[in-house]
Amino acid sequence: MAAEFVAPRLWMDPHTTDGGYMSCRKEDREFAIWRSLRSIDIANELGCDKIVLWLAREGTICAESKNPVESIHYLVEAINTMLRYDPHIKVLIEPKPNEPVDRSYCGTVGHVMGVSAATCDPARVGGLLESAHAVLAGLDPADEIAFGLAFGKLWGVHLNDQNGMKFDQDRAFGVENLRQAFHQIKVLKENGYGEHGEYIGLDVKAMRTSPAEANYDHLKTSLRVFEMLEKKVDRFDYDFQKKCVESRNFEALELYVMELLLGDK
Ligand SMILES: [Mn+2]
Repeated sequence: MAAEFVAPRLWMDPHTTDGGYMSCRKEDREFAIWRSLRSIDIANELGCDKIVLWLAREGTICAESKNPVESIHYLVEAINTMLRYDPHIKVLIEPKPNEPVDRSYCGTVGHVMGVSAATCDPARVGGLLESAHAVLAGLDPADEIAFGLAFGKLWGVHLNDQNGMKFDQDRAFGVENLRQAFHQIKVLKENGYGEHGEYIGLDVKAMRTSPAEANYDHLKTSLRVFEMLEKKVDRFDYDFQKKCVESRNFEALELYVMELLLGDK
């Protein structure tokens, strides 16, 4: 057993009703920093070097309530304080475009890369992508994963699924969009994700209808879907893909992917 990361869980306290690092109140921003530094202490106790920031309320419900430029500067300064507090800690931002706030100020992996570059030690600031959050931003989770990987800054993945632009559903992995799930595993495997000890998390919730004794079945489903899709990725015919790309026959490539996923190849 090992702890992958520690998170300050800034949405759990009355101080952070209006956000943590970006709260309108100075005392609440200070509370958020205090809680973050305490999380770093806990991480050190547990022998892990990662802090994950899920910026749940860092944005607005009332757009005029915050200065968006100043708010981003607050976030960068908060991360700088964490980096200076501990010379070994890595800070991972898990972006999400909305919910519980209406507008998040750091909603995608692209935003995370921008914030990372603005900190005092960009090499220690990266991202964690959750599939459902990418779907909520109208993006393909695999491309968000790829964007982080392209900069060597994808340090965590939370696989799950999401049926369209609703609340953050945390459905079992692959149950809503099988091809999108296949694509995520393909991009992760092609780029050697996990070869340096990176984790894959299954950030999934039990269905409301599940009785207590079936409370973990959504995890079993996610893992089983992952394993089945991983076999499909391993069987992917890169020679055929290459031929299709050379002749620009994307219809043939698309049909091949469908046949592979549906068990006819
Ligand atoms: Mn979620």
